[in-house]
Formats: sequence, C-alpha cells, structure tokens
Amino acid sequence: MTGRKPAADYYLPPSETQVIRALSLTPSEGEAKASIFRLVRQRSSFLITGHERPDGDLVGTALALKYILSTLGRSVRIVLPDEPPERYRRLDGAADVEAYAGGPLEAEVVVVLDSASLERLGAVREALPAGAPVVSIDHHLSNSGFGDVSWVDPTRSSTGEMVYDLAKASDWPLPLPACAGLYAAIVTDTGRFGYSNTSAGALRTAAELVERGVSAEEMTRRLYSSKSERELRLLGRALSQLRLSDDGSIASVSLYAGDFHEFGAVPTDAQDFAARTVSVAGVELGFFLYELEAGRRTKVSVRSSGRVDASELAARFGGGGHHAAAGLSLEMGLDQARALLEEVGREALKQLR
Ligand SMILES: [Mn+2]
Repeated sequence: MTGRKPAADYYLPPSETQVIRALSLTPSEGEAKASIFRLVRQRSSFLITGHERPDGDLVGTALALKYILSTLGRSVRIVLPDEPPERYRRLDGAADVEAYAGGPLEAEVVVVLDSASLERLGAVREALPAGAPVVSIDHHLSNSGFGDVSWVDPTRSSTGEMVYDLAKASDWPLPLPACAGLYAAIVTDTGRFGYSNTSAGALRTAAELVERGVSAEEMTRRLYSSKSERELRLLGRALSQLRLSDDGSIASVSLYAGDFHEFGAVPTDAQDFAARTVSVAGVELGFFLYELEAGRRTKVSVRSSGRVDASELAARFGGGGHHAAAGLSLEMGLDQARALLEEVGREALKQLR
C-alpha cells in the first residue's frame, strides 16, 4: 500500500545526534574535499546530475559547478531526471540543462548533487557510466553514503553553500553566472532566508555572493516574480481545495491528476504549495496531496508547525524527511489518501494533548 519515494524538499536542520550519525557515514570533510580536488585536477569530463523533480538548490548548484569546471577547461554535461521548473530555467546557462532522454551516459566522473540516494536519480541511475567514480555532495541527513567520494554535511543550508565553500577552498574561478547559481540555490532552499536552516553561514555565503556581483533583486525577479500563468492557475486550484479540520489544527491542499492535465502542468509546477498549509493561523499539521495517477497513486508533502514530528508520520508509510517537513507516497487515489492522513494526523495530535 505504501510507496518508497522520499520527498524532494527536506530543508530543516537536524538534531545534533542525527548530524553525528550522518557524518559518520562519510570520511572527514577534509578528506572528501581533497578527493574532489584531486578528481577535478586529474579528470577531464564530468557528468553532473541529481534528484527527480529538480529544485532550485540542485539546478542552481549544477549550473554553478558547470561554469566553474568549464572555466577550468573541463568538459561538463548536466543531465537531470526531469525537466526543471520554468523559474529555474531563467537562470544563466539553464538552456544547457538536459532532461534525461534515454541511453547510456558517458563521463570520467559523475557528480551527484543534493540527493540522499541513487534511487532519487530515477532513470538516470541506470544510465550512469560504469567505472566512473561517483562524487556525492549533499546536505540531506538521510544520505545513504552511496558516493565513492561523499561529502555530506546536514548542518549546511544547501548544496549551493557547500559548493561555494569548495570553490573558495581551492581557488576555483567563480564567474558571475556561477555566483548567481549558488545564490539561487541558497535563497530557494532557505525559503528566501525564512526557514530554520537560515544559518549565519547561509547568510554570510549569500552576502559574499552579493559582494561578488550577484543582484538580489534580479534573482528574486527571476525566481519568484515570474511565475507562469500555469503555475498561478495550479496554485489557485490547489487552494480552492483547501480543507480544514473542525478544530482548525489540520489543513490540506490538493491537486487531482486531472488538474495537472487541465493546465498542462507537471508536479514541479507545484513545488512550494505544501508550505501554504502551515501558513494558516492555528494549523499544526498540513498536507499537500497530489495525484500522480488518477485513483491509484498519490504523493504527499507533510508540514508541521512544531509539535508533530512530520518525519515520524511519513515513516509509517515508507516516507521520510525532517521534523517539520517530510514526504511519502500512497498507492491509492487522492480522496482515500486524504481521509487516511486526516485520521492519522488527528491521532498524532490527540496523543500530544
Ligand atoms: Mn537542497
């Protein structure tokens, strides 16, 4: 009954013990960085990839790394499992981002960004060049340590912040479009510097990128003030399906498979809808449900405003995430999934009282 696909959007900082556990999966930061620098020095062709339903952190960081490596004379391809949403296609260089279209991929080194496991690469996983070392740079707590070289740091706001760190540590060139990509990564993963992962480090990195020439205003315009009509209509439809529990503590917004068809939209057009649920005063637990297959398969983003552990709730259905944001899939239609989760949510809240 349950699926296994984790949510795309884990952005909340983990506890100290969780961090220690995640870091013990990977070599020391110094060793991992040294291995990355060595591969960049010694190899000439790189494939950059990452998770399905690409977000701003993945696309921005991939573009930045491509600019950096290209400036160093390396040949670089970015191939992602899905086409990025329109707002990220407005970033400089985004025309070079390829959506995977089948067949084997070639490169001497594979760099996997912002992805907790190889499963998250979808169809790209099977196409990875055999024998090429896999470098994983990621800030997800749940990272499985799949890389031949893994640098995983769940205390970082974003993969963009990590790649900026790499570039500075090695005197890699940072052309302006690379800085813009990294800024886009940080600003989107921190929810415009509003989520709890908005650390001093995230702000400091953003400030340095502005010092290097990035215009915060221009980035905001490209990322947030240029929604497509399709995205806006989809948001309107999702909000029109807002449901609140009698006591106002549980909210859900939703989209049926038919809604996507009607607007010619895809799930990546609905990327930040889940946050709307907990923006309602008094809501403690929110769900954004969208049907991937009518009547058969529903994806759910879970949000908690603090008391309920969203990751624990998601884990009961084979999903995962963080305390305040998690995701899961259910092998059932939207109405059935919503009824089930409202019930589970009511129970979770009752136990807290
Ligand atoms: Mn990220």
